[in-house]
Amino acid sequence: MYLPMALSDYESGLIDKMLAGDRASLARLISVAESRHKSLPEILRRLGPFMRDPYIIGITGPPGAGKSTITNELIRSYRGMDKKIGVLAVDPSSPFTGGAILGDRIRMHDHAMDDGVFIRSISSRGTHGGLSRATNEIIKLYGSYGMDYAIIETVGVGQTELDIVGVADTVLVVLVPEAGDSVQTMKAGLMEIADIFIVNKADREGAALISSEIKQVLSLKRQGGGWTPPVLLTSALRGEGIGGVIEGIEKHRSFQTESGMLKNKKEKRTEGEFSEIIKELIDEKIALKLGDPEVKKIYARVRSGEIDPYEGALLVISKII
Ligand SMILES: Nc1nc2c(ncn2[C@@H]2O[C@H](COP(=O)(O)OP(=O)(O)OP(=O)(O)O)[C@@H](O)[C@H]2O)c(=O)[nH]1
Ligand SMILES: [Mg+2]
Repeated sequence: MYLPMALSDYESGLIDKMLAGDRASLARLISVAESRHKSLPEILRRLGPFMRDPYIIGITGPPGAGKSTITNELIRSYRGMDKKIGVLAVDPSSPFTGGAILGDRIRMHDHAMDDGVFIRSISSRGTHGGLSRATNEIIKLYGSYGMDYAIIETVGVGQTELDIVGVADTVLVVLVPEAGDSVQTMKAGLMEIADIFIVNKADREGAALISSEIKQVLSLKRQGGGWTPPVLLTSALRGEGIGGVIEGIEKHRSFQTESGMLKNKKEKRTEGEFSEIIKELIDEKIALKLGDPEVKKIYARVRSGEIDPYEGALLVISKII
């Protein structure tokens, strides 16, 4: 069970140094979050008073659409406005391929010496939801470090791009002009989750076509909540169109602030996190009780079919609560 625990001098030191702006300490604390170390709840509790909410931008889309290139340009623009940015690239691939991560690192190397920028890749493997639980905690660490924005990059395959809705305040969906990404064949999921569409690689042929296709689909859909996603063209490689993206993000932010949507989202997120913590603590309690002879007996009765699993589960829960 979680009880407020004492931190080691080392861990307390990391907190103090991170709050003083030390990036290496931020990196170590992120590793603590990633490894689910047992000191994490206490670390986050201590950071509580210093935590502010970064504005969270999710960026997703098919592999190679230009998400990292756009992120790089967003960083450049926001730094120009003296805003601090934390980036988290969630990589669904195995740790052994590493290609995308390496690519991100190289491109984002521009910001390596800048204290107002921090970039980290994590793997989404092994988490049921796709987007790892650590994502929320890393955003909290970014908030404690003083980041104004957190950018979460996920590849739009599988479940992760849908989970981004639960994490981000504004979701950017990046598409490219090439056929095959045509709106007809596009997964309904991506269509639903976008707050802003970006047609990147607009230097190539077909950008106008795909953007009018998207607009058409949008006009057929009934818009909930009064926000119509704009469709923006960029050539991120040349830095073109990024101003429009920033403007779109800030418009969406104001819209959500004024309508109360932003507050709603944050409350829902906190509630979801709370439910997760409850589940985690119950799991932990069950794990602790597995050796208990009484509980072992219940498992044996379920195994033999003497009682059904639901009945057995209720019995186990009654033993631990
Ligand atoms: N022609 C053109 N190429 C671009 C543009 N933006 C990015 N690219 C190129 O597209 C390739 C993929 O760009 P990334 O930014 O790595 O794309 P990504 O979506 O982050 O890729 P993954 O993270 O691997 O899914 C790179 O070779 C970029 O140089 C653009 O505006 N025009
Ligand atoms: Mg990328």
